[in-house]
Amino acid sequence: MADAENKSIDQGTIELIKKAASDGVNTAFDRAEAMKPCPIGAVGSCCKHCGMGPCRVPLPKGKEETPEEKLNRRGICGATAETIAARNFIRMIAGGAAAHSDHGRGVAELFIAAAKGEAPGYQIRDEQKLLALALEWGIEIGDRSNEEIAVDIGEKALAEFGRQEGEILFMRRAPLKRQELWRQQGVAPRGIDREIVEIMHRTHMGVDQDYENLLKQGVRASIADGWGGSMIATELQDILFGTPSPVLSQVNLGVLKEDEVNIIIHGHEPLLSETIVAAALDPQMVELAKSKGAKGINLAGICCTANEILMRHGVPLAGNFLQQELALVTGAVDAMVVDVQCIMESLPDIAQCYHTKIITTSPKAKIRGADHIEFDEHKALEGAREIVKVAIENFPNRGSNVKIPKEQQDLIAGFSHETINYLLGGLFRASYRPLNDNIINGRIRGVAGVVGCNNPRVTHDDVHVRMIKELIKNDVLVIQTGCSAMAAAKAGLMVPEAAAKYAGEGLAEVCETVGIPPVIHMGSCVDNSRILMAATAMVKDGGLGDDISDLPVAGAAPEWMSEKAISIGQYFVASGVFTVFSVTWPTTGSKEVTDFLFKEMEDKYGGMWAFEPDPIEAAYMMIEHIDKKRKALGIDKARERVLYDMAMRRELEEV
Ligand code: BF8
Ligand code: SF4
Repeated sequence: MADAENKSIDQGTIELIKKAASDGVNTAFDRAEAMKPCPIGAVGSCCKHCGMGPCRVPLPKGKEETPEEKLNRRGICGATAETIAARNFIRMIAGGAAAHSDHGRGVAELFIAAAKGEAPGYQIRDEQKLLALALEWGIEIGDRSNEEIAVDIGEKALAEFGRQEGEILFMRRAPLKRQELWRQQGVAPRGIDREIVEIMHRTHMGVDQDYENLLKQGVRASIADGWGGSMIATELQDILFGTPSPVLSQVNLGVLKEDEVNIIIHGHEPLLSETIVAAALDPQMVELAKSKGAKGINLAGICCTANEILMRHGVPLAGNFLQQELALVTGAVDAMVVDVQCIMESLPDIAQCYHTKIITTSPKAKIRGADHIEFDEHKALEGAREIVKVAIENFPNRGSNVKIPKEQQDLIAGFSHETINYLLGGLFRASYRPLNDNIINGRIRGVAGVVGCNNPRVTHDDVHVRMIKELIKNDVLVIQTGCSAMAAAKAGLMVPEAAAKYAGEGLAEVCETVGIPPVIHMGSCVDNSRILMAATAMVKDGGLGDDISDLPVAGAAPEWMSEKAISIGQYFVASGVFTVFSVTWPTTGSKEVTDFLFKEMEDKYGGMWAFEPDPIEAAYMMIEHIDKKRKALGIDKARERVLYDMAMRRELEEV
């Protein structure tokens, strides 16, 4: 069994790791212990792109390599370690960008169906955002109905995926200087699908064999993700389901209820889960639940579907990525409904040890051993009711082996980019000006986007929480998405009281004045596009330079594991942000490729990658970068206030 105490910083998680062991259930924590990473694959030096391989290219033996020695270190096709590492890296970007973007495509399709009245149960919830987007995209408003306008918007969004020429539309949202830079570097994305397909083409055996050129295409596809597919997902979801505004909720496995039907929604697309929220509130369903002996129906989420329905409905979060198996181990989950991404294939097997029904819903993501109830947008509510019914009917099958950890914590979520604007500036002068002013006067040192996954190769949630605490202690405002946001929420960092408890004096003062926590939840992983918009708004409000790369900001994914995280990191870097990853770095098999990502990218894009497994060190790398940018902006003096300690104060009093 995994040594439970070291596996997580969350007591409820530790408790359930122990319960899993005594129930004879294997989880990712045990599997990570039993299977060490392949040392050649881990550094990006293994290629299996053709049937002549797989080829493993070792690191050079000495510092100076003769041409003959270099010739020996190649794949059968002649590919070098550089080419192999770069190919592997950008295939990760392709995987991540594809996942986000296919999600965005799904939203666009539902959006059109809803606008045409072909998807009952869905309607336009944010008219203001719909009209703003119509203006932005040059779509006629006149006296047309919202639905007519929405059809045009949906079709224009859908066309972004298959666009063959020109530039993706949302690229124009970036600061002008950034757009120019992308054009100059030749990385302005054409269509979203096109850039991803081109990665697959170029990384086929014997095509692009210049690591710099390969990485350039990686950059282009990542921009197509962040400023394309992901942004389309966020924007259209907001119009359809409502733009989030601050909402109080709870997080951690303690949100499961012993006496209610527990349904967990897990995955990434809020399309179906939005209707499950409605179905669970249906009085008929609640009655049915009561007839089975339950007090009610309790919905909770895992992974980014959770973040989506938290942001818009305040549905509690059961936990992040590494808690999905443990949720089943509680024995109290009557159904777990999954859609796409980050879903462990072990779920149906674990469910068999308890009574949980695992229900897959996407034709793109079936799991052997799970029940499949396919999501059909034309009759979404019916499907949602069917799922809720399965859960209710399964409630009486709950055994006695039930243990719900008591851990749960309040959090405030729902900070869209628009809400931050409003909170800071007020309704009539909504702007990022107060944020910029507080950065300029030094109360806030800078802003850090801390995002990404869990990874069982490190202590669950520990790397996130230590890094974030260090950042806020040093007056860095932290904005978050994904599983990282949940880690911080569980640690109590997403309540306004956290400011006085954990933040530096300056940051705490601003948080208390505005009434916000020092760590801000901005949503799911596609909502990293909200972070791009927030950064752009900071540039546009003035006083902090004229590009994202001038801002005192940094990014991090402390416990990353997903290809999506690599794509996100790359579009942060391409947008001008210094971005540090922990756990492991996938290109260390080639010094040239790693140096290029860590150093030369800064010359090209003003942002660069870094790798640092220690969360405190990584936090200081970010702070140093923020200070470097403050200095370049000439606002470093503002922070050179002397902070008197007790001894100094006493001395002053004695004078
Ligand atoms: O898209 S943070 S583990 S759940 S990949 Fe997955 Fe990573 Fe969590 Fe959300 Ni993002
Ligand atoms: Fe080996 Fe080249 Fe085939 Fe890759 S593409 S498996 S390096 S022969």
